[in-house]
Amino acid sequence: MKAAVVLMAYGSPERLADVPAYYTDIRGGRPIAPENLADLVERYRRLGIEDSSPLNAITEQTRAALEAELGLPVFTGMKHWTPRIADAAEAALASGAEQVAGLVLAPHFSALSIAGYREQLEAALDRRAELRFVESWYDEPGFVELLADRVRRTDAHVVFTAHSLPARIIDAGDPYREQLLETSRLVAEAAGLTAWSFSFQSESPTGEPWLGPDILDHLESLRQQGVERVLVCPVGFVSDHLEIRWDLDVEAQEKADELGMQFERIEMPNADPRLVGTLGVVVRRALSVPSVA
Ligand code: FEC
Repeated sequence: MKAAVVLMAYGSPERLADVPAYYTDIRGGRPIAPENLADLVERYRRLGIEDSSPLNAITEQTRAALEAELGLPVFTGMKHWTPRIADAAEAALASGAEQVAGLVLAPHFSALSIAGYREQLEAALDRRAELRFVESWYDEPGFVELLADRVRRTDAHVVFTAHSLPARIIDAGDPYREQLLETSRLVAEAAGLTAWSFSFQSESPTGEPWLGPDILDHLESLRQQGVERVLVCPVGFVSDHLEIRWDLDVEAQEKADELGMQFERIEMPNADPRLVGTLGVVVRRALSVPSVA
């Protein structure tokens, strides 16, 4: 059966002028406070995204490398920007695919994140091809080993992080937090870490409680416990984007400076051949092709 892959990511505005429309898409039509929009534009401006974005290039590199790894056509589709997931689905169908593997560049499942990608892809395919959707890949050995190599032999306290979500997901039985803690535990074990913890990051001002602790508060409590050096290892993201380059590299770094702490973060996997190899394993499994890795 002819197959193709739809590789999905959150999406990022290509230029500063795109930010209002991009934010509108994220909010799903719900109102946006003008000060929140101004703040978001400013964050992108300070990352140097005036006329073009270096962030989307990483997804394209990953796509091309995964296509070479699998020997199958791979199309990228963004949840909140272009090319849309629906565009990628059409491209997959146009390539003649009867089976489509759907893979998100975010390892942990939540009804508030991955399920939304799935809905968009299902709707776009509209049963014109068989969908093999990967719900999560948070405990994939290649992913765990890659991160373990990034934190092994550090003397610093390792803080694993991931995007926060509204706290109501826990009452709804969502596996998100458990999967994040499991990735963190597996990485810590593989790297032989003794000093590590987990915190959320990138909470949005939506007016409801989000999962905590937030990294900024967490840094304060670590400092109070006598921790002087931290190494941040984001497990809920795989590439350099706003949440890494701003929320960690600017905001958390500033907080650590205030507290007199030494602050570093791991190099993100981005299009690292080992991440691409792992994604290949996950896709082959989904398509039930014997894995060579
Ligand atoms: O680099 C970039 O340009 C895009 C970076 C980016 C990533 C990302 C990943 C996740 N988000 C998740 C959940 C939410 C929820 C809301 C929300 C809001 C934003 C805003 C921006 C943004 N997110 Fe994001 N997210 C990224 C960027 N996110 C910008 C809007 C401004 C702001 O709040 O700062 C709240 C929506 C609402 O208002 O109702 C919920 C989750 C992930 C990780 C999984 C994934 O990648 O899909 C979960 C990257």
